[in-house]
Amino acid sequence: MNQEKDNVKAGKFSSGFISIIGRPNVGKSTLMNSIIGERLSIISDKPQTTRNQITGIITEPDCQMIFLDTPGVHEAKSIFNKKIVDAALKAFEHVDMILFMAEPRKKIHEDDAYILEKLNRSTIKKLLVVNKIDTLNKDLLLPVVEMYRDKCDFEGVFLISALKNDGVAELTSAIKAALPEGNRYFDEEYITDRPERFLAAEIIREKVFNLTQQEVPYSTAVVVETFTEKPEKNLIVIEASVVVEKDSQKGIIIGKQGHLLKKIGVDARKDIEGLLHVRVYLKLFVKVTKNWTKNEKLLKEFGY
Ligand SMILES: Nc1nc2c(ncn2[C@@H]2O[C@H](COP(=O)(O)OP(=O)(O)O)[C@@H](O)[C@H]2O)c(=O)[nH]1
Ligand SMILES: [Mg+2]
Repeated sequence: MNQEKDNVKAGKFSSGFISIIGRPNVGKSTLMNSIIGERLSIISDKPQTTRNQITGIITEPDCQMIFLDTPGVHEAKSIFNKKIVDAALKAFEHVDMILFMAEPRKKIHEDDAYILEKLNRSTIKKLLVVNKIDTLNKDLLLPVVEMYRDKCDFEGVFLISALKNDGVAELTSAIKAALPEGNRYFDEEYITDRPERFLAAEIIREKVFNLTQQEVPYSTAVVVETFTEKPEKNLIVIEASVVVEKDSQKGIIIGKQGHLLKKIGVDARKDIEGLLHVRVYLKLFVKVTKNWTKNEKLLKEFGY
């Protein structure tokens, strides 16, 4: 703390916001969690897992980095998807640095071309981050890097595996070195600006994403109805609704003799306990709200 004050006095404290941008499924949330060292942002092998902008904060004696994990940018058809893409594009504004994240591919995906064109017009510092290098022979990476650099002027290029934590420390130091001088935006104990009840809802949603298929994960929202802290027992009691769009989806979520809902509950409880460092009592309900993904008012109510 004192060292921090001295650094600030000497004008040595740097801080800033860093947006992580890229197509669905390139590994943005995995990278943010790897940098923060906590499972803040939920991850699945399905595209469009992340729906809101999630903040991950690191505070060091001489610096504070605030990462913004964003929903993937992709062509938007429904109003629900449009909202998600708008949220991603908002992340372009008011940040100090952008990490453009891509996978090693032979050709530029048209959604990437769309993002790169927007990025190239922006004056914000940007780094190219090619992820998932564990899946590919390193010799094949040079043409991939050239392909992206051809479309946009990057200040630096990083080849990483967010999953294997390879190259992530080098990337973080480069970000730190490039941030402007500034104050601390958040108290040092914060790792996110999202409330605990939001994180709990997201963890439950992650389990639904991982345990269901087809349209079910995309028809699911999670609403935490009550969140009661009992500090004398080191316990939090959470009641949450898993909201789906159809009766048939409710049946899928509940599963045979309630097995799937039970598994969702057990997996979610363990992860919430791990993140919040308290015991959790979790009670889940399943609710059908017809067509909530197409209803502006309900989208708002569910936090989108
Ligand atoms: N092989 C490999 N898989 C990765 C890596 N990073 C992320 N993934 C996987 O890619 C999928 C999408 O990751 P996620 O972080 O949710 O992507 P996002 O949609 O961009 O946030 C998940 O199955 C991750 O486990 C990586 O470095 N290597
Ligand atoms: Mg994500």
